[in-house]
This record gives sequence, C-alpha cells and structure tokens, in this order.
Amino acid sequence: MTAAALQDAPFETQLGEVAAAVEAQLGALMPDAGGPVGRLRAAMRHGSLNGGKRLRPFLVVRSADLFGVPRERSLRAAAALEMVHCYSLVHDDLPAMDDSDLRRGRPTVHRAFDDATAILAGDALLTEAFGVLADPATHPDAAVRCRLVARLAQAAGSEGMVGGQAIDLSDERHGLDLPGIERLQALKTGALIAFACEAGALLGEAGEAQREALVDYARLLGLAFQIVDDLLDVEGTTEELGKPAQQDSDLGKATFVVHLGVEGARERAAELADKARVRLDSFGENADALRRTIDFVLARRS
Ligand code: GRG
Repeated sequence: MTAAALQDAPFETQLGEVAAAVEAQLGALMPDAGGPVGRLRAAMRHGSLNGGKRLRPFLVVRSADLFGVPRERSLRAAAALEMVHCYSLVHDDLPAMDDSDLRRGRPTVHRAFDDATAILAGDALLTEAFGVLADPATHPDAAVRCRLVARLAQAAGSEGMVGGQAIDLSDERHGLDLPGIERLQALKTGALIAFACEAGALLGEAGEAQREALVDYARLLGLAFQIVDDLLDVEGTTEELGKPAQQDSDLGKATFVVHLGVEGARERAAELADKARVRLDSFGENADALRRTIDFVLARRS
C-alpha cells in the first residue's frame, strides 16, 4: 500500500500493515536455527513472533514517517524495540515474577519450553536488540546509531522499565499514592513507549523542539495506556486479554483504578489523551496516525 493510501486507511489496517512488516523483520533477524542453539532460537521466536498489538513498532514507524525516514530503517528500530518489549514480557511471566501461564493467547515461553530457556531467550532478545540498532543498516550515521543505543539503554534499564519493575515488586508497592503510581508506571510502561517516538525523531534527525513534542506526546499516551491497562485488569476477560485477567486486583496492588475508581480512571485517561493531542499540533495532518493511536489506546480491549 502506498503511503498516501495508508494515510486514509482505517486505523486497524494501518496498525496491521506495520505489524506485518515488523513481523517479517523480526523473523529475518531471528531465523529458525538448527544445532545447539536451535531450541533457544525457537524460544526467542515463540516469545516475539505471532502476537501482540505491535503498538511500540507502530509508534516508531509513524513517528519516523513524519521526517521521511525510509521504512527499511524505521522497521529495524521498531523490531529492536519490540525485541526489548518481548524480552520484558518473557521475564515478567516467569515464576519468580508474575508466574503466568498465558501470554498473547498462547502458553508463556517458560511453559512452552522451561524456565532456564525462557531466561536465556529474554537475555538474547535484549542483547541482540542493541546489535540491531548498532548495525549501519539502521542508520548510516554512527552518531545517530549511538544515540538510539544510549536512549534505549536508558529507557529499558534501572532508570526506565527495569527500575519500574523493581518498584512494582518492592514492599513499598502496595502503599503507593497516586503520584507514586504515576512515577512507577512512567518507568515500567512509559519509558519504552516514549523511546518509540523518540526513535522516530532520532532516525529523522529532527530538531530538538520536534523531538521533545513527540516524547511528551508519548509519555502522556503511555500513562493513558497504563490507566486503560488497569481498567482492563478489572473489566476485561482472560479471553479478550490473552493473559490472566484481574492479576493486579487479585494481588491487592494499588492501581489507578483503586485510587480513582473506574469512572475517575476513565476521566484521567481522557485528560491525558487531550494533552497528548495538543503536543501533536505542530505536525499538522501528518500526525493523524499518531492522533488516531490515542483513540485506539483509549478504546482497546486487549
Ligand atoms: C521483567 C524487566 C522486566 C520488566 C517487565 C513490561 C513489563 C515490565 C511487564 C509486563 C506486564 C504488564 C502487564 C505491564 C503493564 C502494561 C504492559 C507493558 C502491557 C503489555 O504491553 P502490550 O499491551 O502487549 O502492548 P502486547 O502483547 O500487545 O505487545
């Protein structure tokens, strides 16, 4: 589909088009392997192929589109980010963390293989993601590649997603107030979503103001995404979610819904969505796909 035709296509078609392209990219980066690493590679593929909304890759690609970045570059960055996201899901599902049997409607990696293989598959997905970003095929300018690597390391590490996960598992977690939950979720979920849009700006060598506007948009979107996640945890079914429902509420965790109630949480998500829209104003109609992503996030059922 041409870029112009895609711009007018239904949002689900747009998301599906990027999802299919990133699926192909991931498959090419991690082909089936025989020999001693065959089982490890199969576990990596199980944890990263055939599933998920591919929201983060979509944000990378559509942010990069704003600056005319060639798809073969943005899809590599999108795949690298999805590899990090998938590693986090594989490790989050392990018995030492959430101990989940189901992810994306299928057995989790440690269930389909074993705990040690799931740990190693996550490790390999994470490590190889940085190799994908560092490859000249992702961007010809080494300085751009270095920034991508550095920013993803920050977003995924102890001052980003892993730090958020550590707070989530800590003793303080149950007593968190609303600002505390916002901080936790900005790290655990928000940091990778913010990187998605930042990656598009970095690939496009955007100016500082444009990069900041996209990162702000993504931070607000990430928070709205997490509030909807909390709502789905209460209201969604295991069938819809493809993973166990009521996980957080069963654990008695403080969430946006616990603090704000269902209606209050919906209102807060809508407020964040409005603010996120404003941050796209300077991009005009070129940012329509990112605007429609906000509606998708608010309405999502999985
Ligand atoms: C184990 C290092 C480490 C981190 C785990 C991301 C994460 C941190 C845990 C996942 C558990 C969870 C439910 C997090 C909250 C929101 C979230 C990130 C949901 C999963 O993302 P989606 O909905 O998943 O984009 P798909 O399957 O569509 O990619």
